[in-house]
Amino acid sequence: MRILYFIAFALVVSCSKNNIEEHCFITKEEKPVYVEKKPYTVKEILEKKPEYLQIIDLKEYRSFKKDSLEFRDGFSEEKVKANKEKYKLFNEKFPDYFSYSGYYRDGTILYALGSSELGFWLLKIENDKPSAYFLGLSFSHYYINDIQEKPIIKDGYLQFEGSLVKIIKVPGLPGYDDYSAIEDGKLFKIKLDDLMKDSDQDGYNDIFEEAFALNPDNKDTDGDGINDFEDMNPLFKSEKNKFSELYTLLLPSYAEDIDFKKSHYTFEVFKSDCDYFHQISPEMRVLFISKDDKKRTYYTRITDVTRNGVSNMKRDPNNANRFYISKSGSSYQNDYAAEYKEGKWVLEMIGGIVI
Ligand SMILES: [Ca+2]
Ligand SMILES: [Ca+2]
Ligand SMILES: [Ca+2]
Repeated sequence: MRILYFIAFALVVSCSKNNIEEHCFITKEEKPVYVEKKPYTVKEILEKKPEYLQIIDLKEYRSFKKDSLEFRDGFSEEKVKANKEKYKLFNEKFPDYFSYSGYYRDGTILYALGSSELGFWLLKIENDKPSAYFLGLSFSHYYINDIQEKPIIKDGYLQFEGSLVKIIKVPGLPGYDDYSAIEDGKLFKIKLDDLMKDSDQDGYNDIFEEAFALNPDNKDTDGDGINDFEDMNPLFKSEKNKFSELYTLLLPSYAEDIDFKKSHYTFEVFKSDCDYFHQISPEMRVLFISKDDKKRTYYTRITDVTRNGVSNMKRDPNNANRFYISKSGSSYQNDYAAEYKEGKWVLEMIGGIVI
């Protein structure tokens, strides 16, 4: 029996070591396999819809086609100007990247619908204080009309019109996704109490925390002493080591005039299971999702929220201090040789592709 325990212990130890090796380093050449995901049917979307969401069929409505065509064609200079004026206060109060629709004023409280690369939000400005509440509705399944003809806040509910949609991705051709409606004429309703619920009072609503695997019952998910709302890397403890520094070096660069500390709702999402990558100290807010579908939340399984990536590392067989690593965005990939010399990384670009 004692021997068995010992073997089990040895297995656990070697397993965690292998995990870093397997999750951070490329051991064998692998060609990326593209698996086409079948879009959900209306029935499947309705079966999997969040409990807090009510969907009502409308008799009269703006179709997806009408709404998206009018919106795209409607970019006249006056319209852009009028829109800018309408959402001026939102632009001032939210330093984040949102596009706005559905403006509504309730006394002194201002509301708007916001959409970002993460998904849809309800934005509120009350007593000059901005708050954003994540709706948890994937743009892979839901389309919100850009023109909302009725007030978006009514009787304690957020309500908006739109369609159920599907996205068909064209591999290797970013921006060529086929986005179309599968059922028009929906009124979506969410009780404001459900939407605004923030159990741990850290500033992020429960729906957001659940969608991105943060802890909705703990202000400090990774236990590093910094609350989720202030933490630039809220899912994992940052740690300074050789490889976390390499990953930090390879992060995307952003315009310097943006104050990311104040942009609480703007995140870069990376797909990686590598501990060293998780330990970065980024300037921009980051979230991580697993490469393994099964380890992701429902929201991040069905919603493509990653824009940029940094690959695993490949060891140089002849030089223990030299590694190969690449970074990629929606339209490029840069390949680097990274050499660790006298406590510093020296990066050399050795190739890449532009799409
Ligand atoms: Ca919270
Ligand atoms: Ca939390
Ligand atoms: Ca934290």
